[in-house]
Amino acid sequence: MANGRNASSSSSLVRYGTVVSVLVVLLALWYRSPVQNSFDQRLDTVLTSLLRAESKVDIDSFRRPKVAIGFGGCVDIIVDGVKLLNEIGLKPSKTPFHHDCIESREQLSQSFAYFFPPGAASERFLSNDTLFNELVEASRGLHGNRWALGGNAAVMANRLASEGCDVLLGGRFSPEVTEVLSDHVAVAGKPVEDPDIHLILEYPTGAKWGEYVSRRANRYIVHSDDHNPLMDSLEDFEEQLQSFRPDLLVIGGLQMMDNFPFEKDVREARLERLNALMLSVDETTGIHFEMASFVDEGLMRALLSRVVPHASSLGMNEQELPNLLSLLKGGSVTVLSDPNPRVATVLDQMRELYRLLSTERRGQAGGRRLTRLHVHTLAFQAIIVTTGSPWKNTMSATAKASLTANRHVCGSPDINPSKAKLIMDDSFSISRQEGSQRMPLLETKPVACWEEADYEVCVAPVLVCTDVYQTAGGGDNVSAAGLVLQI
Ligand SMILES: *[C@@H]1O[C@H](CO)[C@@H](O)[C@H](O)[C@H]1NC(C)=O
Ligand SMILES: CC(=O)N[C@H]1CO[C@H](CO)[C@@H](O)[C@@H]1O
Repeated sequence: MANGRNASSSSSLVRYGTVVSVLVVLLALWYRSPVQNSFDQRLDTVLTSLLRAESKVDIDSFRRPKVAIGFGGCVDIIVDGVKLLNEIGLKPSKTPFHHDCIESREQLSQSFAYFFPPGAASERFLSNDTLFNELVEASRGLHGNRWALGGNAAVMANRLASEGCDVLLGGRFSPEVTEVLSDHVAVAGKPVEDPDIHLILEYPTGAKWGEYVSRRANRYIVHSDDHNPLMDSLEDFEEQLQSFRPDLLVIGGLQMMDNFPFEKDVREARLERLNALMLSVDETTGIHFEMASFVDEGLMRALLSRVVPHASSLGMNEQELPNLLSLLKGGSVTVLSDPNPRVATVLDQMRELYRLLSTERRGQAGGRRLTRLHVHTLAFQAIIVTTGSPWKNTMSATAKASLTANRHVCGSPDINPSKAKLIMDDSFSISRQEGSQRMPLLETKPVACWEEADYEVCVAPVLVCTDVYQTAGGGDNVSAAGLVLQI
């Protein structure tokens, strides 16, 4: 769009620019070693092959699949995290520490110092209104800030709509937010005047904050929500759900309840109500639950009994997977895990989770079998689908998830190979068990799929974006993109 504007007045500039870029390209070609060259070719081939895999199936745009999705949404203010902390004069703490909930500047500094160096995603409730407003005000004035639609449910809703679905979204939004929702998204929930705001502190790989250097690009999120933690659109959503008759129900955004100062028994009552809603859904309708960064053990345990056993599909990232697994095995919350795990490690964890959830559900009233598990990491996407289950097109879905990761983080629907790199190795072991099979990463067939026990596994490399526009909301876009080809 921007290129088309003022085309005539700037044409000489464009011509000049073209000459310069041709020179730059020539120089680059001249300097480029043969190794680099063959590597780029590999990347190009992987990209072309992933695009082909993605386009093998099309969602039926006449039928428009129906997806109901809850709960909530917000306005994101996205800023350069280090710039914001400098702006408010927050010094890097010498004592990194993870606080479940942030109350003061000191705690914010310690908490950021904890997650920033490894580059681990995190999301925290900020219980101090004065401090939160201070941060929001500083962000408003910060050069380079951006506003965006936020919240798992709302982002997934828009993504599903843009991929060709009709969506019913449970949430309470201000008119500004409703404005940016797609025409194919119908809102169930009364409007509100002031939207919940989430503050997204983004940082690139190698960013410096005092002595600290980030190992990978990621974001640190703080919020101080009033509406989302209470799922206060649940009743309206419930009412419209029956007549909407969705093909798929998606539950996300529950991390807003994490460490929220609920009045006694309110959280349990809300989850009980959600549980009833999930039970009311016809067995033939899939239910997907999108995990998130939870640190509140009480909440996690409640989710494990009220929500997780009723989902037939789960989506999560490399931090959320070990966390869920640890709790299921009777351990405690894991706050920080390896942000760049190997394929073998993730697949082993996925197998274990899949196994545990199928056994755990036996005997649970109204419990469903887990038949789909999607894990998104920086380097690759992995999806497990039970053989004979209704989930379709796993190979193409994995390719689409992988491409969406680049599109989202680079902020462009067209993938530019010069802004991408492969960080997955030439081949990967399918398990950490000794003597396990190795799968080659084939450039012309980059999505590896194989059968195990009673399920199919597909793994696709991600063309990791090297020119980061935004990481927040990535998981939601990626998960939604994976789901859309499977319903
Ligand atoms: C909340 O934040 C304000 C502003 O930073 C600070 O003055 C106040 O002490 C904080 N309150 C608590 C309970 O830490
Ligand atoms: C950065 C990016 O592409 N994110 C997208 C995630 O999905 C929402 C909903 O479709 C888009 O609005 C965002 O642009």
